Amino acid sequence: MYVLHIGNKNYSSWSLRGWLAMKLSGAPFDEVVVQLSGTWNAQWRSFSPTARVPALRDGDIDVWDSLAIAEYLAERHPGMWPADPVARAWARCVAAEMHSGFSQLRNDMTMCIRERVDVRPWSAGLQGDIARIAEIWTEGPRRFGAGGPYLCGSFCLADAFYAPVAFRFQTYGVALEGAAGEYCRTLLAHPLLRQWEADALAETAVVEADEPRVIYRDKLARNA
Ligand SMILES: N[C@@H](CCC(=O)N[C@@H](CS)C(=O)NCC(=O)O)C(=O)O
Repeated sequence: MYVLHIGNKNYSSWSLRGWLAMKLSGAPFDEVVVQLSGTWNAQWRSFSPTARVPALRDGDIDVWDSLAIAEYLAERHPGMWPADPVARAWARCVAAEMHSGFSQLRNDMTMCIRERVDVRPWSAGLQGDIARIAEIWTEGPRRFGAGGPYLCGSFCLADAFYAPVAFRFQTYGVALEGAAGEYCRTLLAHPLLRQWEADALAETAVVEADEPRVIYRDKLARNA
């Protein structure tokens, strides 16, 4: 049986990707939720050499890092990437782009599912990241969306990688127009995102380092 270690569902965007990949595989797994604290936790080295989540254990094989987990599972379980090679190449590119890029978005819009805040004005870098995401969320459904409402038709790993962005946009009130906005709403309504969100809302732990109302205390006070 696979074992997946993940962090608090309210905050852990990387964990959400790993968890969605696990769910998408259709394989049964044990889910172990560990509490983020905002500081490096050496004890987590018992399940991941980086002491970070998500981390997958498959027998005596450890797979850490959400993209590696996605690829490991996709090698073993069919249908996690699009079947069409052109769509698959595109899906892999946008998942990789999410994995290695969008640092401004990651930094300025921490995932905190339970929160709703308006922290405008957004920096030029953040606006650039949002514009690129709108472009991806428009291009995918237009080029590959004939078979369904997701980036490449059916829900696949590329959607899993953008799921935390949809939660971030919900928290920070980023309302995209047109097809990108429609995709964002569709993603948030997916049963797996709804399940994750319900679990996140049931959590009570607070990690100040990831709390928008702590990070943006001064700005929110000025905007009030
Ligand atoms: N690139 C890694 C990033 C993992 C990561 O940074 N996870 C965060 C939680 S969302 C973490 O474990 N933080 C704990 C820490 O920084 O000590 C992945 O894709 O899995």
